[in-house]
Amino acid sequence: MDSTTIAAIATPAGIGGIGIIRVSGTNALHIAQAVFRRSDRSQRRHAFLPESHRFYYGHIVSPESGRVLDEALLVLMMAPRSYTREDVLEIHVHSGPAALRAVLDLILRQGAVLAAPGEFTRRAFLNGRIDLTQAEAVIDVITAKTERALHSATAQVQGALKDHVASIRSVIREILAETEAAIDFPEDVGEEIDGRSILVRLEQEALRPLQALAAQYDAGHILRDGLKVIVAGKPNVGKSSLMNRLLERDRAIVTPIPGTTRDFIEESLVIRGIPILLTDTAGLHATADPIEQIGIERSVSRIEKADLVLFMTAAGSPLTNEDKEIHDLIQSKTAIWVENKSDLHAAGPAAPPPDTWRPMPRVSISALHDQGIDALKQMIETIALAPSLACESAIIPNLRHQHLLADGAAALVSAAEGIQNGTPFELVNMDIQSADDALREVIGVTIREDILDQIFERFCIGK
Ligand SMILES: Nc1nc2c(ncn2[C@@H]2O[C@H](COP(=O)(O)OP(=O)(O)OP(=O)(O)O)[C@@H](O)[C@H]2O)c(=O)[nH]1
Ligand SMILES: [Mg+2]
Repeated sequence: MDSTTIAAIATPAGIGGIGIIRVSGTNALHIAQAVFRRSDRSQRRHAFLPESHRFYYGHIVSPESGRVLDEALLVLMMAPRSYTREDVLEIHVHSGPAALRAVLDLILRQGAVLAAPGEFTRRAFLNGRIDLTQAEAVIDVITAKTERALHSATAQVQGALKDHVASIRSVIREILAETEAAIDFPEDVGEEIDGRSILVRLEQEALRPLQALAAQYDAGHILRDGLKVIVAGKPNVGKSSLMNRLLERDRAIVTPIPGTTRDFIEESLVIRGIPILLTDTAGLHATADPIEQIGIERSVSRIEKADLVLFMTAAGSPLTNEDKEIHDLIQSKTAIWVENKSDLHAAGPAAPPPDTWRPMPRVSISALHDQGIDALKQMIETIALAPSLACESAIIPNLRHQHLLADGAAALVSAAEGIQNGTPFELVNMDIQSADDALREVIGVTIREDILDQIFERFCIGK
């Protein structure tokens, strides 16, 4: 356990009803006694010995000058029943930058040091209250922008990912124990290792769940980082009009003049609980205008990075070579064919796409008259959630977990191949062991200090 006592302002900067200063470490009680004066006069003759987990009303008073800094509520949570498993003190005062700063300065003068970003949560991890996946999920809860992302982050704070990894690890540990016993004490175990049954168990109870978990990342990263959606099409089809319609405000300039949008425009929004990073692009076509040309090049490079392309054409007018070229450009991308300006097109069956076009989900809309937009949103949602998020309580690994889970799965694949090829278990076990090492790193049993630094750097001070 770290012997320093840390302190920080735990609430956001600015003016508010209440601001909280949090202290953690062995000095917490001493600091409470030094800076807090209870309002109850009859109690003042005795040293202040707060009960754990009980609120006290009083004032923060400077022991040096006797000056009252603020009215306060104080609660002390004695170890180990606290966020960090150390003695934790929380002082609630009025929230204003100067008021909070003054109380924090006073506490620092009593021997506490200013906490680094995420240091409270880091201590909770180092003191064994939570594992690393839970610590990481705390930041996801704080930064969750949608209810779905929050749901998965909360499940992870509760230990959903940790428990899943633990159950895979226990299978791996059992297989290791069994095979190691047979290697070390063949006479005690009495029989040969049954490679066949170990292989089945390894594949069904460890490898497959591990691969499934790693695959959840693709779906999960959309909830965490957002789905990158780009509107692409030739000039004047109504790309910017759709952008504005989805954002429900006039963000992009719309005119009847082709080539209105010169550079791409990016905005965040939420569609049916899914965070979306929406990009409107310059109309794609051959142009001699050097400025427009740069905009088009930038748009093309954006398209390459997108998760989903809304490929827009104008209904009613025949497809042109420009449309066909754009279709070819987005050949390998997940796309929805959006036919805009449906209002100009007499109702009737949509013209069939050219034979050479691949099948694409297709929707007819009018960005100008707000028609078909719900159907488009529905299609975006279906595509965003398609990978594997059907399950509501999906456990979602982050990129760090995904790399380690993939490493673990690769090691198990190699172990399975070894068993099939009759490789001695002394060697097979090295692969199984390295799969276990990867899983240990996921939950933070073994973790390098610099990786911990990277993880907690993302936190704010006071968390
Ligand atoms: N009738 C009709 N007109 C539309 C519709 N959507 C857009 N328009 C009109 O089409 C013209 C071009 O719209 P924009 O949204 O600027 O088109 P764009 O694809 O962004 O054009 P560039 O930026 O030049 O590539 C404008 O006059 C819009 O009002 C629609 O659904 N129906
Ligand atoms: Mg435009």
